[in-house]
Amino acid sequence: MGYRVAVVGATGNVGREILNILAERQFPLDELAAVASARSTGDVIDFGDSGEELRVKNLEHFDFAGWDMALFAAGSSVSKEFVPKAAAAGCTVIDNSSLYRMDPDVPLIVPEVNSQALAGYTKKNIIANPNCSTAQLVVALKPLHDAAKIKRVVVATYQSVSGTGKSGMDELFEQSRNIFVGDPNEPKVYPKQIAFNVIPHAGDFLDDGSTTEEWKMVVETKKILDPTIKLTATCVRVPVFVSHSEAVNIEFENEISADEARNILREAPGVMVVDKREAGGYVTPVEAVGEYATYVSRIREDPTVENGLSLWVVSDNLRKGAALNAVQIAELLGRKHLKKAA
Ligand code: 11C
Repeated sequence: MGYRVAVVGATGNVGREILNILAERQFPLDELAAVASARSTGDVIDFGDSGEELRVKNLEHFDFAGWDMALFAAGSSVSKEFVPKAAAAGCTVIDNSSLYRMDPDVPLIVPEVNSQALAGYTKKNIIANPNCSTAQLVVALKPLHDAAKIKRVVVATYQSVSGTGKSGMDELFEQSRNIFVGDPNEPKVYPKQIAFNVIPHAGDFLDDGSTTEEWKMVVETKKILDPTIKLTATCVRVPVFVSHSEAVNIEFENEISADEARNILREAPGVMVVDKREAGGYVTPVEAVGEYATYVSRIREDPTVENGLSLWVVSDNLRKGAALNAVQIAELLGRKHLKKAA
């Protein structure tokens, strides 16, 4: 016996990955609905590599009553209108948008880090999935925090264009091609050229000069891991299609060597250490595409502060940063709370 699961935003980058991962992990399903806007209604999409096809249903007319879980990956405006309706109909929502993340009555979950907080979902029948840059960061930070207590983190991100959605991927592809053929076009999705360039700007600007993407990393890390951790981020968009990378500098309360950190991370759930001190002995974004792991490389001591370490963290932003984390939450929800499956 399995669950009745709806995937909302099923035709988008993250929605398709959710379907792929539900199929890959053989999530116990009684019924699966691919739901999207009227524009995609009636389209036929693959249920991963399962060989099954799904006909897309119209969100406007979808009745969430009787469905166990809905995984929303359609953006904040869609979540604002439809998540409360689904939750009120008795369908537990796992929401990928930023809308509910900082709501004190909604748990913000990364299963490797704070699965104990999931129980709080009953207040609103909603669970929030974090921002992609935060998810991979906290997976790497958690075991180190447990070992030596983190005081402060300084992170610079190298974020792929798939974080913006299909439009970002199309812009990188078309700009690269057009520059090659000598016919560059004006940027549309990003404020400056993204092909062969880097842009120190993700999200929208805030009054203090930071961006929403940087703010999310600060507040979400506090909510998921520990409110006492100080964090400052610079989020940068780079001409990479999939996978976000992060250069992370950490200051700890207690002593921890690079060797100790490497051994701790090797045992940590969701983490894969690739750290040979030689050319190519580290993970780059292209190698993380399609993988589940959060890769940690370049682990080294930072002698400029007491108890400092630097790391390089890479993960597939559409997977651990979004779809995989959402499916892991669904698995946890099933195991701990909506026990149905055999
Ligand atoms: C990006 N991290 O790379 C963003 C995408 O709050 O879920 C996801 C935004 C979010 O642009």
